[in-house]
Amino acid sequence: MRFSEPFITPFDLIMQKTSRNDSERQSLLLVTGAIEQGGRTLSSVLRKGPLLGVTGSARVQNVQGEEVQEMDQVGQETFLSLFRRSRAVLSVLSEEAEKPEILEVDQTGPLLVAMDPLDGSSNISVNAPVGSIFAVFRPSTLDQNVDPEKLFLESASSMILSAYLLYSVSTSLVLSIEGETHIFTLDPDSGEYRGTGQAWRFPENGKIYSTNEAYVPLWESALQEYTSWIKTHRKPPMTLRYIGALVADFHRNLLKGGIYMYPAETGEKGRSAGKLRLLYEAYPMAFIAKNAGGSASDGKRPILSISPHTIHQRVPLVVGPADLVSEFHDRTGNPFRSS
Ligand code: AHM
Ligand code: MG
Repeated sequence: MRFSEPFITPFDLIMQKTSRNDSERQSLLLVTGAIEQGGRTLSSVLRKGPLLGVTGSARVQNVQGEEVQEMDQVGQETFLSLFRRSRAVLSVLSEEAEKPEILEVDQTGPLLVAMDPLDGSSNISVNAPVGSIFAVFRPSTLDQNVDPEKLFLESASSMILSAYLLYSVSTSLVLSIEGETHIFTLDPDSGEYRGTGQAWRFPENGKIYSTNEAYVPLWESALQEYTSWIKTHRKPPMTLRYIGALVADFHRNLLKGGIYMYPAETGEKGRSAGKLRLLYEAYPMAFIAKNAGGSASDGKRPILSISPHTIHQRVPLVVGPADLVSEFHDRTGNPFRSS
């Protein structure tokens, strides 16, 4: 899109997709506004990177036992405080906090947000792309005394909006609502996120696959055979691209047509549940993919049919254009048609 062309903002999209009588409209506008503002803040901090001394590790561990980078904490604090100030978010679940907390709200239709505030953070120290991921749910109850953990588990089937920010050569905001996925680009001068107004669809005949091939020996034999087939016998053969940040890998595949895989691993040291988290990584990407003509599974079932048992639950993830995900399933012995 050229800057001179007519454009829409995320505000325009939410206004188009909701009605005046919609009790959640105001909350959706406030939540989207908070995501936009967080994206401006983080992209500006990330651009300065080493100049601000924010590439190092904070030398603490998050609830998953992983080392937290300073930027993970900046992301967590930035988005949490914006959602708190919006007074439209009843609770925030984050990769960076063990438990969600109930927040003060004054909107009639408050929402729940699950987020990975800084995805792929190990990329920061090498100046490679990172992102932020959000899933927005309609709460099953507005009772302020409810256990927030239970609230997220019970509301997981009511996702109404998903989004991610990609901090790269430019900053993209991909937003999915009401069956459509839209791509916006941040204009750093005006602070505006601009989109074409046209819903985005995965292109046809994609031939990219994105996975950490170092783990192939830990995969089930059917998956090993599939990865060998896509390189040798498939017509046309596929080509590998892997950045190591879900947002960046997914985004390239959304634009060019490609399948992302982080499967379950076997063996004593294997991650039997995969690596990625269901509520704030797999769910939002599955929603964005579905609304762009794609689908997502855990290798056996559609991601969006999985009911979480715990808020930080991990899940294997296969996501991309519907034809590539179906082909994956046909070749690995678990036929699957819809997301
Ligand atoms: P993070 O949320 O702690 O950054 O971890 C998730 C990241 C994904 O962005 C990425 O796709 C994956 O981990 C890469 O894992 P690996 O280094 O095992 O390939
Ligand atoms: Mg992540």
